Amino acid sequence: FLPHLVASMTQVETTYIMIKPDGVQRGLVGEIITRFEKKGFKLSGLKLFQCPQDLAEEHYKDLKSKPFFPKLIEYITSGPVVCMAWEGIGVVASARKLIGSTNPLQAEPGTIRGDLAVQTGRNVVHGSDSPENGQREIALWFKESEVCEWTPAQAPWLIE
Ligand code: IDP
Ligand code: MG
Repeated sequence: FLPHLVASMTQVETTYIMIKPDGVQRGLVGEIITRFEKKGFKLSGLKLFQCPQDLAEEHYKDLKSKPFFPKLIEYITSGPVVCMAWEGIGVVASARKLIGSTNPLQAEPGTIRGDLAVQTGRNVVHGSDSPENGQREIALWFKESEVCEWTPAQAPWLIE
């Protein structure tokens, strides 16, 4: 059964991508999901979610000492976010490239932040920065039952 896909499974990673409240409020949900879909990654988790304060603080715990931390927590909890798990070979680094630099004014045109945002404090989307953090963040934002295992019909046309 699709042995070539099984062989490449060892390189498969999962990343946590989140459309932040500004992305939802600005009607960019479809646009952002489309970029990951078109690239060829596999969606394995998806929900609209009002993030509570404690979860936001846990997600961004490495930034706790930063002066912008309180405003960051306020931002992330200011409205619903779209939580996503995306799978694929090299998806963690690739998603960071698709997203672009943290400061949208420095993000390249063609990236999500480069095309759709102007300020670091309103940069519309989050992406995990390592495979380990991808695992950690998916476990943090999703219940096990909310992540689906499935094989996209297009898989043999994406992976040789
Ligand atoms: P990243 O989202 O590109 O990985 P991080 O440095 O991990 O960037 O910061 C997490 C988030 O914190 C950013 O996406 C942004 O929303 C916010 N942030 C980072 N630096 C600043 C800042 O200097 N001012 C305001 N918000 C910031
Ligand atoms: Mg980060």
